[in-house]
Amino acid sequence: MSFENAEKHRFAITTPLYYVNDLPHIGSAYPTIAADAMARFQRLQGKSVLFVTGSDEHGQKIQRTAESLGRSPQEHCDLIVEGFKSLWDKLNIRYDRFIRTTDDRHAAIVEEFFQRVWESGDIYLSQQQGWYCVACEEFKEERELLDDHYCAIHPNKQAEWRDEENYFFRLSNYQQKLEQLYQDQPDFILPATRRNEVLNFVGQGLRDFSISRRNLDWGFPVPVDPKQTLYVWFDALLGYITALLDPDAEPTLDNALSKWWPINIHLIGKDILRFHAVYWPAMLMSAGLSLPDRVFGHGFLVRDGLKIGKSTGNAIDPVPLVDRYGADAVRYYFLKEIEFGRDGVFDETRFVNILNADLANDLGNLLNRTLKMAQKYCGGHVPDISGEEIAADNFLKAVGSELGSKVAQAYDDLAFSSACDAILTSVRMGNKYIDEQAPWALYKQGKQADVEQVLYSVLESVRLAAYLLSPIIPNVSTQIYQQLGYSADFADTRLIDVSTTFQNHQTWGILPAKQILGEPHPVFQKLELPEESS
Ligand code: ME8
Repeated sequence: MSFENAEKHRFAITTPLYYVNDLPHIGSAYPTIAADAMARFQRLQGKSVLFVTGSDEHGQKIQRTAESLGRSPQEHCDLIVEGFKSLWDKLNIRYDRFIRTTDDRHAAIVEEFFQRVWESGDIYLSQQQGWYCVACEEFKEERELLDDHYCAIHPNKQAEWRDEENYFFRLSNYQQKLEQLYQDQPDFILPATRRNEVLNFVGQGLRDFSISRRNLDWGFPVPVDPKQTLYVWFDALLGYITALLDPDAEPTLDNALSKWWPINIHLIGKDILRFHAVYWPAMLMSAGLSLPDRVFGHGFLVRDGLKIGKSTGNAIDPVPLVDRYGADAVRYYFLKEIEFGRDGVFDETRFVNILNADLANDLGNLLNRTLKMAQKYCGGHVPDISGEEIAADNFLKAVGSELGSKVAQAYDDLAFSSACDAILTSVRMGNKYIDEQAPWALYKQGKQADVEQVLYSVLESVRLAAYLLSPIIPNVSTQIYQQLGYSADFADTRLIDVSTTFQNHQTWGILPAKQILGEPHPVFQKLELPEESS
């Protein structure tokens, strides 16, 4: 494979590296679910994928939380990281790398990177005065704060006045280069609303920002002045690079960048857009490195108008949600219900209704009733007909032939909700088609060939829907595939090379004639609200 083809064949995606001040909440699960769906989709496309997630462990927020709990910061992080990893397992998140910013190898990468930026003359010592929100780990302009200097993102937290000598990064040097970047690569920041926010911010003029702190122990020492500690964000962003190192590779920038750089997509929330779309590319330019392809800033899950969060104190615990309803249900709700990029709410009644309507009724019932008919009318195997033999004007064939590419485009655009809508529309058409064609009546009339055409078309449409939904609901898709007679496990993408096993499965019409079908049983049990909320 040529270098260029190898590049095209690879796909690297990151979630934010989560602060481990507290256990993950539903807002931490949200981008991770989205990144996992995207990674799974790219694997289905035959790409070699690196899916990076991890934890951001330094800084004042974590140091203070650990102190308040009587733990050392490292003990605290070790404990909380386990909570993240176990949630990712529960949610069927198949990440390839979990980077912790307290890893020794990360220290080496940060030091080398700092050195490059230092040598390019972009770091200097100066006085930092301003309001600092520890929950955001960010200096705020007065106009960004609420009354009495409370943070707009964490209205229960007051920003603190700081006046100290710090090292600064010369962001102002990169004003023009960044503006050029946004112009040359309009897709660098997505969606368009986020791009506009960044253009406005940069258009107001960029100011240098401090990249070190005094009076903070929990972090890496500044290589040129160990009395100062590196600002948590300077170290955290570099976690994306450290994560690319092969497990036994020497921790050098060259090694880290050799295979997976540049990263294709950084998936982040809109609160950390500036760091990723402004500071990060400027830091990379300063170090003489190429830039990631895209930064996608999604919206917030909100409750009572506020971002759900650990620091805000309005978190929803995803663990009982997954325990009660299952991983697929949680994954499906957030990706289907909320247009990726916009804010959304979690509403448990709506959650139950959507899941029951889409997965239990429309998709599950369609498979179940069709399989039962195939048992009765076709001896328990796929009708003896090929997709090619089905007439081109067959309603489901016409819809199915367009579906794969339409949904692939939606995934590529991270438009998960459009992908689900298109797939579920095709499923509803399947239900309508079978009602109209009434194969039970055709059977009574002795029209066996017609019965077989109808059942084949429906089974094949359900298969295609299951395949295209597999990045989102891998367990349900696996069950559907198994009942259609395949040996498949979409949930465990590490064990099988899905794209090779399922070559051409994005196309309508590939279900093999006479394949032995499995026993019909419901692929998605109807959900019920807990007693107290129904
Ligand atoms: O910002 N709705 O970590 P973090 C949607 N360590 N997404 C939400 C959310 C909500 N209510 N709450 C959190 C940090 N998130 C840094 C990142 S990256 C090098 C360093 C998501 O744990 C959102 O994507 O506070 C947010 O950006 C991310 O969690 C990480 O939040």
